[in-house]
Amino acid sequence: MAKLDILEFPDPRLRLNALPVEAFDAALKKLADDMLETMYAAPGIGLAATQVNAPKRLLVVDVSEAHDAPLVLVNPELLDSRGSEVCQEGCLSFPGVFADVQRKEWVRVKAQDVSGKLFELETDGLLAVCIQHEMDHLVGKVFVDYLSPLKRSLLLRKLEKQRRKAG
Ligand code: GNR
Ligand code: NI
Repeated sequence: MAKLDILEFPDPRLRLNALPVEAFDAALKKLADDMLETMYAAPGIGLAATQVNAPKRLLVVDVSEAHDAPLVLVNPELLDSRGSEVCQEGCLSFPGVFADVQRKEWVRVKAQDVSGKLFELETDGLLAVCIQHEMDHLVGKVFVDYLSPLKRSLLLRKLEKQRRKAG
């Protein structure tokens, strides 16, 4: 396994629309494994392939404390969603800054696993929020896109400040 570099805002590659995965081969399995390693090391609870400069419809998530519930979603599609909730979100492409975002409270998603097998997932809470955040990355959308211009500019200034601090 290998740790991958995570693209950071405002890298234009974060705006790409990811292409569907067609080859369920060893390279895809390796990419998914490397993304999980990169996510756990960050540490984060989700990672989209777009963030590691691989614009394919692939994401990984694990919201467990023990890091023992990895999920890999290939070619995910939102089938249904209900309700709404506000959650404080962060993003590995915006290190050190957080903002409240309104999401659907419950989602039903269809996806394939790394071997191409189709499955459906119904979930709520943090996992539902995280899956929506990652699916946004696959269409070039990031959480700050939901903020008002004022909140966005305050957050981006804070991001710059964090970066100076991090050296
Ligand atoms: O690690 C992450 N935490 C998080 C917290 C609340 C809502 C969404 C997330 S996803 C984020 C990792 C990331 O940037 N995934 O794209
Ligand atoms: Ni993110």
